[in-house]
Amino acid sequence: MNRKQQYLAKHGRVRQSATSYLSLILKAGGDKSSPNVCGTMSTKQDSLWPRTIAHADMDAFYAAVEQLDDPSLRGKPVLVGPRSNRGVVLTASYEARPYRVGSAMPMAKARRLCPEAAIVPPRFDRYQEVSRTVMDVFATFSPEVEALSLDEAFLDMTGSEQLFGEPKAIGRQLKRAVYEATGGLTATVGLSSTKYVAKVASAYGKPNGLTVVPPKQAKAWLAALSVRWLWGAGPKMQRRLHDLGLRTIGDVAKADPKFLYKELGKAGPHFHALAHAEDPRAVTGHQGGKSIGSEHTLSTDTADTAEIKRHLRRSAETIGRRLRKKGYFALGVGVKLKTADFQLLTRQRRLTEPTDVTEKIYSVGVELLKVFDHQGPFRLVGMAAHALVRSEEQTQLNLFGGSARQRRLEAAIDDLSERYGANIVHRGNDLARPSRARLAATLDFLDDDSVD
Ligand code: TTP
Ligand code: MG
Ligand code: MG
Repeated sequence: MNRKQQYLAKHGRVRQSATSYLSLILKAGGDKSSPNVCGTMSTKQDSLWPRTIAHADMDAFYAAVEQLDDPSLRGKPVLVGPRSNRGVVLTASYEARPYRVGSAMPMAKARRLCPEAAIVPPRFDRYQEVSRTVMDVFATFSPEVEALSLDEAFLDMTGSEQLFGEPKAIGRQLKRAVYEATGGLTATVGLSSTKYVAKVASAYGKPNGLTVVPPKQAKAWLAALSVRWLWGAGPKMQRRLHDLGLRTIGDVAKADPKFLYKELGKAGPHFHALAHAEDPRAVTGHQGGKSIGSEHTLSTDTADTAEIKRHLRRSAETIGRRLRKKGYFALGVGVKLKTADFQLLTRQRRLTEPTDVTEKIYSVGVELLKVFDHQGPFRLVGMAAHALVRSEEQTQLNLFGGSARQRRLEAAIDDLSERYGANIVHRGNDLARPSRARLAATLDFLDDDSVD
């Protein structure tokens, strides 16, 4: 049994007792004036906590995994990224962060700022493996787990106080369970009654923190924070808010919603609601079950790889476009083939990083094509994107730094397709398509209404 199996065998359900070794950091960093933990919790928590939502995010995830696997890196500044000066830092260990290095910074600059840092090339398969362990732990706490990326998720813990106790106890157990299952990795956890406040609370407590914000105090807690903590306020929007004299979330809460709408459009009322700690969004679990697919029944059965690839590309384009339109990224890609005698064959692959890039989806499809042990002919070719995660996380968008150009290109194609029809733009290698490869039927599916 590996460590993860041992853990899960031992804790089919997670034990309740509080931990002694857990270093619970109830931090007051950043905007120090605000209270970030409120210890006394009513036992009649139901009436005070309409919902209990936890947000958990691993600390310096890739770097922490490297330090876990190589003890000589522990306690030292580590930059995960390419050894060459080209490319960017994927993440930095907390020992490196005082040097002001971090995700998405050019490697050359990071090395200048922190010359003693160990540079470790990424091992995506390993991060994915650890991510699965962490997500499995989350699943032992709640049936509703919404993964936002490899290292973080929302958990709906509403009604679980019988099992886990008050919110702070939930947070402690969550942290300890992650620590035990991974053999020593720390997560930071935030708990409140809305996704937004839970997420801010966890970011606020970094690293290895636990921040509990009771719903009644959420608005006051947010008020002292800078507007950069508003979900969706990037640097440009922050400047705009500053120009309007709005520096803290409290300033935004007090502002007239009509004024905010006039100045900021739709973002105005959105920020106003967040500033009042209003965020009705539910934790939508079972993300793994959602998929977006596109498949084609061919007018003539084919065993020709080049032709099958053209259909894969067409499916990948449809899927990529729909993912981008709906603001989703896929962590899994699958290919589906139906043989002339109606045998349905599928192959799937989990990705190391979520994507909404058509080219990426297509290239995984081409790889998967090689692992089918059937020569055809096929009457149907399709692809699907599985395990969808949301793209609303501004910071997570940095994940796709390397494919930024491709994403811009694809966004431009989306725009043209929307205006002039899906087939307006063809890639060079598609133009050679023989006329007999026309499609008899197309079925684009979305297997979960809630994606819409
Ligand atoms: P984050 O959770 O944003 O960052 P982190 O876990 O490294 O540090 P912390 O949460 O403690 O602030 O991202 C998780 C992993 O995703 C990160 O370890 C590496 C990867 N990542 C990138 O590859 N590029 C990026 O721009 C970001 C932000 C993350
Ligand atoms: Mg993290
Ligand atoms: Mg994260």
